[in-house]
Amino acid sequence: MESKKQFFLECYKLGIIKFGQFTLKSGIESPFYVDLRPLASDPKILKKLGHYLLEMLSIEQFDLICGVPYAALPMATAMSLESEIPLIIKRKEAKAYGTKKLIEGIYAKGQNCLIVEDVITSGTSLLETIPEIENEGLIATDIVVVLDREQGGRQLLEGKGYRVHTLFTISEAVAILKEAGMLGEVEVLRIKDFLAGKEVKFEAKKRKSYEAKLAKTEHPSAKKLLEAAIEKKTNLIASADVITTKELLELADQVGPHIAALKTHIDIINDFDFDKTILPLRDLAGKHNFLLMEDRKFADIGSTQELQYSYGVYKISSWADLITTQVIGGYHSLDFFLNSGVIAILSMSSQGTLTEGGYFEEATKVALDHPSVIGGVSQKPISEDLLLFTPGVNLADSGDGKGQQYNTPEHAFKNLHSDFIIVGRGIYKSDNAEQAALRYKVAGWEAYLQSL
Ligand code: 5BU
Repeated sequence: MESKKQFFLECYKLGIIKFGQFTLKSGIESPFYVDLRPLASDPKILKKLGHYLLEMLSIEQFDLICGVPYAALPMATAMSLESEIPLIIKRKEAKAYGTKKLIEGIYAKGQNCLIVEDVITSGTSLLETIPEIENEGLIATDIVVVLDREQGGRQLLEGKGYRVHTLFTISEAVAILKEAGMLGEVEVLRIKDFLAGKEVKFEAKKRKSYEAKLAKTEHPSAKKLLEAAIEKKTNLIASADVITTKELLELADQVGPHIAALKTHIDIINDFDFDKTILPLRDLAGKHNFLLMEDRKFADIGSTQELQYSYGVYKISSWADLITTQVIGGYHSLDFFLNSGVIAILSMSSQGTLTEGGYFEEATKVALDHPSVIGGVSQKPISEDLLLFTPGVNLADSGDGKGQQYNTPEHAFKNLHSDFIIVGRGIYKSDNAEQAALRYKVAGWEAYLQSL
């Protein structure tokens, strides 16, 4: 058989490691990205991989093989076929019906089960999986891993008494690629620094222009918003957090020429009356070419949100071009906002917000998968497939003493690659709202151009 080095180069050609700048689930910027799933699409390589994995240990000591879902399942299958050691399958979630089993296949308590994992990073996902296998009465002593990203996972598991057998480490992979002339000096150094826990510097990432985003979007509300932004040279959304219809309409007329959208909290208008509040507001939106964004922040089950969106006194679906919603109710809770572009709240600007931790990542997945979601509200950079809306912008203050935390337009565009800034009190509390809106419009547009 060929050398392990040759085998790695064959695998590499399938695109399993990419070099560049990648944002990991944890938000950390990594100089490389690993995805071993393509290996399963080449039967010859998968077969060889099974062989190499088996070679790393004396296989007779195991009664069962179990792959961690999903990427390692074909690898474990290949190992099972070659060694004739039976395979069991661990589900990601227990079935909701029938047996509710977490492990499928034939096994008995006390059997020794070899665990197969594609990539090990911090080791935490293995530390969640292994106890689930052990809880079935199986014994797990050894783990085979195709690629070790060398970010502490191996030490963590060995510290808990498991033996970890890795076929390749990222350092080995980088050395092989460097020797083969496929990776430059700068890239190699950056990866070394990253693995040593040092801060790595990337060339500033280019952001997408409004024109590029417009060309890619299908959603009518997103198109309308981007067209208004380009035409009026503004990325400003004024938040009209005022409490009477008179103030709302006056503000809309004053700031109208300078904004891409007017954001409302329609439920704080004391004298709300559909005909006297919404109809003239719609006229002003037409007159000045801006969109209406109702910052409703829905946070219920789909069925209730459907009612809240279309009924009651506000009848939001009949006038809001854009609406905001929490993602807390899950994917289907967002299915019913059919007339508006949906903006998902991915993280919040307030102190101590609970959107930190895993919430942001999970909410982002839902937002990216959902066809009606055109963007997200966030204080962090988000996928460039979504429009990024950033509230908490103020040129004069750093906070409001009630938990709000402010940043500048420059921060929003340069560091977050934001698409739209949302400004409330910076405009409607100022002595001259029209002038203030113009100031934010110019600052936002300048910052956007700088970030291109
Ligand atoms: P301010 O006056 O500029 O602080 O108003 C900000 C507006 O944006 C206000 O209407 C909030 O409800 C809204 N907002 C926010 O400030 N931070 C967030 O994370 C989200 C919304 Br989501």
